[in-house]
Amino acid sequence: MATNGNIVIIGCGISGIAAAHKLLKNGFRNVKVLEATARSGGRIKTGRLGDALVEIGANWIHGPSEENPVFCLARQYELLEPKALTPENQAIDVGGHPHWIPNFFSSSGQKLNTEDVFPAQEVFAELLDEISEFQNQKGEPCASVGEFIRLKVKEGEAEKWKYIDPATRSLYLCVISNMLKVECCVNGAHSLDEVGLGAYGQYKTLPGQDCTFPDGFEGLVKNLMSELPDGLVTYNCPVRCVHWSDAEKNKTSAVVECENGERIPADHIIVTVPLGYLKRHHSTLFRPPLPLHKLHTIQRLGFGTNNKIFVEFDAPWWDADCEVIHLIWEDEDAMVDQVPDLQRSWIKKLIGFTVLKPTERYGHLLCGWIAGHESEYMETLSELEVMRDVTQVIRRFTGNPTITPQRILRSQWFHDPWTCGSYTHLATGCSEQDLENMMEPLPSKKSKAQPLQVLFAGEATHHCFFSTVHGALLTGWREADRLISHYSSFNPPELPKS
Ligand code: 6YU
Repeated sequence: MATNGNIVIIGCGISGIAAAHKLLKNGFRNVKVLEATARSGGRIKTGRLGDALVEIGANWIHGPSEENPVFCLARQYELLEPKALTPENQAIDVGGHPHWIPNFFSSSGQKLNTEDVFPAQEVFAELLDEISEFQNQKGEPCASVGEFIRLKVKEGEAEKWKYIDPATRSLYLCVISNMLKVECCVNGAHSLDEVGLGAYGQYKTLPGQDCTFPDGFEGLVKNLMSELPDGLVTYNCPVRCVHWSDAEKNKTSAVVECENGERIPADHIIVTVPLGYLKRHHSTLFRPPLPLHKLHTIQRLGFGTNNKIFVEFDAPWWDADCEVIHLIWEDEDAMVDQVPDLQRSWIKKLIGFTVLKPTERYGHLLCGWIAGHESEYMETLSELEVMRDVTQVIRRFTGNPTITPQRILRSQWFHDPWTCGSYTHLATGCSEQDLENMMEPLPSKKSKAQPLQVLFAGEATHHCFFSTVHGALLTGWREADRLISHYSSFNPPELPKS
């Protein structure tokens, strides 16, 4: 009887952990995880600013409800607050865009009335709903989400906003610019001009009002890791090359070559490295190189940067009930989501801040959000320079020249050599087929070579939950299941004795 083969998993993020978990639970013994860094969790990373725990990477459980495996695990490990567990919270369905209580500040130092900007927000939300309905129907009016929004707003502007005064219309368009930048953060894209219109509806949301982990997202990783055997993961062990074979009936197994020169033979290798890493290193990471369709998919898919800037104050300058602060630049009525000069005006891409709640836990702590090349540029500045620019903007927008942050901490996902950005989006020209290509094992089904030598997991390989933790987790389970069913055809379950 055939025994289960030996399996190497590359990467100890949530998808690698999920794959290892499922394989071990199903009786696989020869499983190894190789992780480039000194820690598990990858893009799930909880840090500290003073006494407060802050999420450097993944922030929320998107759609915490029964269908979300991250929610179910977090509930099982008792990591959530009572509110997140209520049926009411699980039933709230906002289509991925939580209704937070906003404060709006403008570049001329005014706090704007929410009602005064509401018409622009409403138009924007309606357009996003409309776009979500597109499902590669072909014949979309333009290639990108950015172009579509601009086109529709201009048409709508002619209609709905015909009789309003020029100053109000200009303000609405500046608010649209802010909303475009917010969507750049949500999508992890430099500009919405790079996000495909046709495939936008491919991403699916789950019901449930997004919730956080009061003791940090990494608690989920720690709980899962505590159920895995000691020594399963080799840390500080970057993989240099995956050697596989497309030759017919090649019986020799694939080999994982590590940076330290070690060569590990494996029947199956599950690759979970981020798409950003694949984009940069695919040519050296695979021998022979990846088949062309897979390579083109890696090049076509989008993987941009979304970073956070945590800023702590000794007193709030926002309303007590405020959950999100928007910064509206009054010179941006051209509906822009990119800045012309990175060095001088990168900070204009900062959309504003979410407010960390409750105050008793976080004090007066804000999380700034910034996407795109401006975000990548921000990473090259010193913490002091970032603090200076953020302080200047806050003083300008509040009209209060004395506001001074106490502390600051920012993420640097683009310069993280093992991630090279934040998460995946479907760029223009992408379709569902690209996600299928991403998850396809090597060699392809048509080949007569040893099957399932290289398998692919990670958020970029989920057909509708890409860019999320639950998506990544499900792909780890999916690839484990692929191997489980492969071996169950060799090792049929014992028949019960009659
Ligand atoms: C979520 C959220 N969230 C914010 C920010 C980021 C992400 N996500 P990993 O990278 O974890 O693991 C790979 C490992 O491989 C890693 O440990 C490497 O060190 C290792 N490795 C690499 N190269 C190697 C080598 N050569 N050898 C060995 N090892 C190697 N997700 O659910 N809620 O709030 C956010 C957010 C700033 C950066 C997020 C969020 C994304 C998740 O963090 C991410 O998907 C998973 O953790 C990835 O796990 P993994 O195992 O695949 O890789 C319409 C439309 C809209 C589309 N988007 C809407 C949804 C919005 C997404 N939300 C994001 C928002 C935030 C704020």
